[in-house]
Amino acid sequence: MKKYLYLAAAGSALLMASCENSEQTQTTTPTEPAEVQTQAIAQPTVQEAKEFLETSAVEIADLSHKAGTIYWVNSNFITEDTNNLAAQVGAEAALLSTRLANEAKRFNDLTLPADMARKLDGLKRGSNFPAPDKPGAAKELATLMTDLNSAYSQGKFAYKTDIAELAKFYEEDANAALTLEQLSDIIAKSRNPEELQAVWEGWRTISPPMRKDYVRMVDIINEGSRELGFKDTGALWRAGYDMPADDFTKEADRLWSQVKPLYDELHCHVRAKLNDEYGDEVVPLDQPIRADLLGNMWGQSWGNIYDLVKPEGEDVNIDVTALLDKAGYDEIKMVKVGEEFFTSLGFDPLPDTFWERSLFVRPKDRDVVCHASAWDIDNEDDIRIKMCIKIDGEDFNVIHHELGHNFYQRAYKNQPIYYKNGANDGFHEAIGDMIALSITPDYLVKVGLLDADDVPDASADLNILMRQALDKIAFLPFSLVVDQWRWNVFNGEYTSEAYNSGWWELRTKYQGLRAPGDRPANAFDPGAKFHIPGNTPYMRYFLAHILQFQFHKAACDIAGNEGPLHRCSIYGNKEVGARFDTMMKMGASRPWPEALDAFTGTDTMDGSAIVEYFTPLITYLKEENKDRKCGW
Ligand code: X8Z
Ligand code: ZN
Repeated sequence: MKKYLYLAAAGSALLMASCENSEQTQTTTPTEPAEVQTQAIAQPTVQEAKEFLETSAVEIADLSHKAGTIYWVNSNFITEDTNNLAAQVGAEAALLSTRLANEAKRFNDLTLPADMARKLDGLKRGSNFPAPDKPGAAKELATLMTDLNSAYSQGKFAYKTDIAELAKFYEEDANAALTLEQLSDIIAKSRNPEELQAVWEGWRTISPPMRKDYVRMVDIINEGSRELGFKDTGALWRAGYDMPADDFTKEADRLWSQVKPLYDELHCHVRAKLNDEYGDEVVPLDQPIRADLLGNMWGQSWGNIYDLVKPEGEDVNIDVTALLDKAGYDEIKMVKVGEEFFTSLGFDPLPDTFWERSLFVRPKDRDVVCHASAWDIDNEDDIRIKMCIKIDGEDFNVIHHELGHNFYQRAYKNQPIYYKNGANDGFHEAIGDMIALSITPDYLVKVGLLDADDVPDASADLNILMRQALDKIAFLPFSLVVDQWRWNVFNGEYTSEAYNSGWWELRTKYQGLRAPGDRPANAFDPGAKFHIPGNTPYMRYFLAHILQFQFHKAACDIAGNEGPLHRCSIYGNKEVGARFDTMMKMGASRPWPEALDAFTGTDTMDGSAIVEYFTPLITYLKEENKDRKCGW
């Protein structure tokens, strides 16, 4: 089983143990059980290592399949009982990955063929949420992780909005507590700062009860990470990129410095426009922006406030939500059209089981994990998505994102289990996003959503780019904050008392945002973002936002595109599909620079494609900002 997101990652992380790691021997010396040391003295052979890898592969595949079905049921039907089942299998998975990591160390002194060494390195990295090797630890960890994940998904807050178009929420029960999707709808559409603040603060009442479990979980996985030979869990995570952990930190900093100037211009412009809307008191021009005014519950993508910040003049932006509505799309039709993009590139259609087993709509009668995810239950053909689809442009993109995971999973299904993964986790998140960058006006005509006469001419380019930048550029610093915060939690810099102040320190530093009001003493705002209680590393999304533009540019080059990147659609291009497939089929079998090279002809992650994509907008923003005082 493997799923993106890794919800109860102690189990699924078994399969994340697939990339090379040279870091772990460079940090602290792992404490090895006496029994393992004895075996090491017995000088194992290459043949024994081979046999160990073979038997381990079977154990991993079997447990992964079993865990996949259990996690699927738990996520589709959250109850006390399914939580217990998930915690049990999570504990089994944690025990297995810890045991295999320790056993793999027996072969440390052998000179092995590179492929075997790569597989063993993956095993020795254990999981992203490793349990220490002592009685009870795996079960305690898996229980904490399951409870955190389920608590988030059951979160609700009672609020009554006056916005008429949202009143349908209350059709059945006037006092109903609202789900995250409903609260998010208010954040997207309301332009009343008091209401925005109330809803934003309301959602954050779900997380203070999670703090105690989170603190305990951190203690356990840090201990587990140290046993694996890493100084803390952050170092373990950073070691998953085919380079020493410290080099990865520098790599992330380098990429951020390439794209930060784009964000600074966008921030300055958006703040000025919000100031026009809300005035000096709500949006002072020399302060970080209030996080509840940006159209998204976490201020991570700002497309929903496009109407407030769009360039002057005729509005020719393509409103995909309106087009879907006009064409009478339902949830399944949206997924079908997403699938058709992939088949247009030469990929096989999704199996019947995908359609039979996926979840597309939030069920009314039970709690489910609604945060979108893609699953690979049996590491073969049983791929599925689980989403509570809204019929709008945002979820049209998310569908492509999730299908990207599924098509990647199927592309590498013939790899050994150790390599059934992305080249790095950023690749996995970038595949579907890269496809969604090809949802251009011309593409929308081809699939019958837009009339050819309505395709905007070049005068609309700034509008199109602005809409895109609000999502893609705004996201970049947010995606850094989440794991900068976790890295600081794991390394002890943020103790439990500093969890929330540390979070806001980073939100201000990277994003230039602030909370709408004082936060209560017990606030645990990071816990109100899925990936913290859902225990999914987040740096992958930062990488994906760099990589997807690199992929898009490479694809457009292969397609012989001569126009601007934001007008390029690779829809229907089999040559691009074949080259993409070459990279995807590799899975994690080779270090990621080789996979990147196979598709793009370069082995370096690089922000210049995203910079090129947005250059006309940045020129416009610089002009708009020239008499403004930017920064915070
Ligand atoms: O969690 C996701 C996907 C599933 S892997 C829906 N994303 C991040 C988020 O929602 O915070 C996609 C972009 C960022
Ligand atoms: Zn994803």
